Amino acid sequence: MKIGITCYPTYGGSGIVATELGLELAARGHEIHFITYANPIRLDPGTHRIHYHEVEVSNYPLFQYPPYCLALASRMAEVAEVYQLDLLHVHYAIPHSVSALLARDMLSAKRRVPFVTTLHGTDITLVGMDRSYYGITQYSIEKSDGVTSISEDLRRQTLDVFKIQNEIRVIHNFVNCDVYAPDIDRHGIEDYAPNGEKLVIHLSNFRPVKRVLDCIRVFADVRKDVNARLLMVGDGPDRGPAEHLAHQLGIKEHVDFLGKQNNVERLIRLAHVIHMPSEMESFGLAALEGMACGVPPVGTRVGGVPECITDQVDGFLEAVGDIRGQSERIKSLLTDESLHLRMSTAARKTATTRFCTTKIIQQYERYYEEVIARK
Ligand code: GMT
Repeated sequence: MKIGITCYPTYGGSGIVATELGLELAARGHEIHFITYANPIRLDPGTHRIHYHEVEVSNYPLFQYPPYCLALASRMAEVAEVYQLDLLHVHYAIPHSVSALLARDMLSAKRRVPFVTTLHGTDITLVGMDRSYYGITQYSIEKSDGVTSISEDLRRQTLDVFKIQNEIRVIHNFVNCDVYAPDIDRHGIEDYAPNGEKLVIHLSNFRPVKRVLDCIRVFADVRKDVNARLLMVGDGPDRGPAEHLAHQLGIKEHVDFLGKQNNVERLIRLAHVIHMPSEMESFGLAALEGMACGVPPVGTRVGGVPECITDQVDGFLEAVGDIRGQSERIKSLLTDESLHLRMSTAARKTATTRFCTTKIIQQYERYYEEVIARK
């Protein structure tokens, strides 16, 4: 198949899922065309069967807000025609599904180019619910030729909030279990834990919904009993406040803020625990990446997280904001070796048996075929 993929190319789970999906599809023989405003961070455009088409948004003094959505629609239509694409797949409803809808209409006299919208979470739970975007989000989901959601919980929320009639297929997030794999010897851990400390890791875009300040508060509590260090990976609006809080709580020297990183699997597999204290998470890709590396997650019981983490089996789930509860779980994993081994093994098993690329990519392939075949 010839597929056009659009996503946010910056750091964030939806862009990562879209990019990894494109790479896996290309490896399986499909021709993939990324249509985005910048090269997606995990994409090497030199990869065989991968094409990258940049969306240029020209400005004009009259435009207070350059119309990216329109430039994207034009580029999608152009690429779909020139390369005879079979389907457009957009990740994150806003504004990508609206652009795809326009592109489909622009081409309709010549050929049918259906589009699939994948819902990732905040496009529904935060941005889409905002009054200024509610109507257009609902409309573009309804008009999509296919809609997928990365968890059952998000599917349910979308149906509840937007009263969608269109079918929504759940295709869970996935992880490449060859790339994200355990390293039992944790080669290189001394670079981050030079005195034999245990390592806790957090990865996110540091937006308020991720509750990174909870990471700091929980870690301060962990430090009272365990000689540990915290790796904070990523960047965003709450990085400054988190650094300040670490300083205030007297643990700054035990916390490394690494900023945005590539090849995060090399960092994740050094850690003993991955902490994800999010307020909302439609799936929680970072936790899954940790699980694939055999790093047990301590997360929150929200959204689609329980579809990935089974509490007390392959990780722990606690209430949002429960600093003591989360800290007790992390401490137990850092101090009880048999518990850690059991959970680490179970976490890896969950990733490989339920969420490995080999299991999930074929669900997208079948869904594309189904959507293309629909008249
Ligand atoms: O979490 C974010 O703010 C970023 C967002 C995105 O668009 O990248 O993440 C969402 O999509 C990820 C990939 O499907 C999911 O794993 C995250 O759970 C989801 N985030 C939320 O629902 C808050």
